[in-house]
Amino acid sequence: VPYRHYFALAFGLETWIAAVVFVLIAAAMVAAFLLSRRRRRRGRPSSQRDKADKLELSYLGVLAVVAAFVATMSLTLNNRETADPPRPALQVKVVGFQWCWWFRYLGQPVTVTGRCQGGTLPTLVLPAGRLVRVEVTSDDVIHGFWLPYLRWKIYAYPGHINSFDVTLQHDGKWIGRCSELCGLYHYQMDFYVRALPPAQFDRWLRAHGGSAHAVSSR
Ligand SMILES: [Cu+2]
Repeated sequence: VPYRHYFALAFGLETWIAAVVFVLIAAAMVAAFLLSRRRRRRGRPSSQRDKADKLELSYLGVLAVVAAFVATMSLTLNNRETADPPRPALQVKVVGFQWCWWFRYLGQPVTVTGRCQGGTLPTLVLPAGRLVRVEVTSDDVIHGFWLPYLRWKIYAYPGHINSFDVTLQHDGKWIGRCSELCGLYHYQMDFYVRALPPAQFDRWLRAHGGSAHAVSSR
């Protein structure tokens, strides 16, 4: 699975919890409606009770337990996902600008960019199976570095670096987008992320002026 495991786990569990809560509440509403209709049909007035202390308190209790569980799970998984990672094999700086991206390979004289408009999308090439640190920032306004199919999304702020560590488990190519409305051509700020086997990545790096064995020897 190329996407974030812990994120997917938390998102999946929370979706299930939300689905169960939705079904319970919808069922309670339908039951209340049917009960009151039956009462009226039998000539009795609707219930005049405005309180059900025991029921309300137990509902509050259940709600508190669910909320505590969701909060604990989110924090634990987030902590696990961002726990002291080993040294990355490669560091890449990703910079958003109006209206495209450039990618610089740290310690290498290699920078990739494009115009984004007119179908010239830049591609962030990465070695598969290696830990990569991606440092995201912006040259002008706030952008959003978003890999929808890999479930990564992180703000690109001017004057600030947001980073994440990622190991793309196998080779492939995924579309990336800008997730923050940033001006006229925001919608054209697409790019690609491409993961190559390490040896092939080295060849790509060399072909672009980088040095040999930047990654595969580590
Ligand atoms: Cu943007």
